Amino acid sequence: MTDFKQRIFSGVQPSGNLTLGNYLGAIRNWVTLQKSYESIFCVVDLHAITVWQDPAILRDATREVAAGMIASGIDPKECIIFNQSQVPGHAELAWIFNCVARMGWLNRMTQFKEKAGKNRERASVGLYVYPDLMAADILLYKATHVPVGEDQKQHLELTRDIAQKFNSDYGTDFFPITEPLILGEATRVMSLRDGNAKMSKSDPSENSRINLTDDRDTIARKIRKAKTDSDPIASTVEGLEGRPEAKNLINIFAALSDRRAGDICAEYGGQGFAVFKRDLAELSVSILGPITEEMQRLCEEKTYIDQILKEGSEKARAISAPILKDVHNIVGFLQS
Ligand code: AQP
Repeated sequence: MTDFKQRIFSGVQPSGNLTLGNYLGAIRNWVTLQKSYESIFCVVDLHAITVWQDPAILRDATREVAAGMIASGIDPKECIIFNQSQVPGHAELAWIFNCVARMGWLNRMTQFKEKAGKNRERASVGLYVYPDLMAADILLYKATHVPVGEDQKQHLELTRDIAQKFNSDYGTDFFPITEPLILGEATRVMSLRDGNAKMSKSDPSENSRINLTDDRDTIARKIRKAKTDSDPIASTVEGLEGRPEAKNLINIFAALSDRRAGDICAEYGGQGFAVFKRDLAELSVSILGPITEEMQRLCEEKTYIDQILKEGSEKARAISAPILKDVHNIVGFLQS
């Protein structure tokens, strides 16, 4: 691995099919960043079981997420790709952070509130302390930067709070104060059925999202059926305010074509959505189609994927072991 000064860590849960949201909010940016940062990418299976996962499906979903990363352009020779449960240091550091983070901090986390819903008493304890595990994922490698979608911003702020409190409690500057990297024109991709809800793997409506496993016809059909309003497309970004579905489709178009949302508005402004949707479907298929096909091919090669995850885990353990040893020392654990 090249000797970079700065290190990124980021992850995706194997809690369902990868979506266009995961791709535009996270994975696509990782592909660009891997050239300039030492990069560690993780399939966060420990996070996934904070809500029920069928064991057989979880195993395949873990391979599928790894395949999705590679098919999107993450180079396993240059980056570390592994699944979280193969490196026990994540769970161990998370325990230490459970003792650093405050209840009041976790009580403010909006993702817990959204996922636990009205049934908070029946949510797993794991779902509640999920952000502590996320802080451990990042700080176990002393990552300096974390590229994520906008929905993870609050958890990253908590990671910074935990690092700061640990450093101040133990009178050290051991952990870095990690910077989020929230990049691109589609930092929060919304549901295709409801412009106010995040596009999510676990949304019960299949038509709400584009999966990286969807074939070309399915991608085109979902875009044609995407909810819009009856007004013509706005000619400026400001004109999209109060029109969440239109804004979402424009942002997706901009992100997929590496252009600015304002340019897309200028090109399609004043028209209805028919031509725009046709072009967006073509664009989506041209970018996602080859990724889907490569991902399917890789999913057939289970031994190859398992080997990448095994080698990645070994490299991840090698980086994290001395960091964890130092943490034990700082905290005052006796070491033999
Ligand atoms: N809709 C989105 N727009 C932009 N970025 C997104 N990400 C997820 N959804 C969007 C980013 O993808 C990375 C991995 O996310 P995750 O799988 O760890 O968990 P999540 O954010 O909870 O994603 P989902 O799809 O909503 O999963 P479920 O339904 O299982 O909870 C993160 O960087 C995230 O920001």
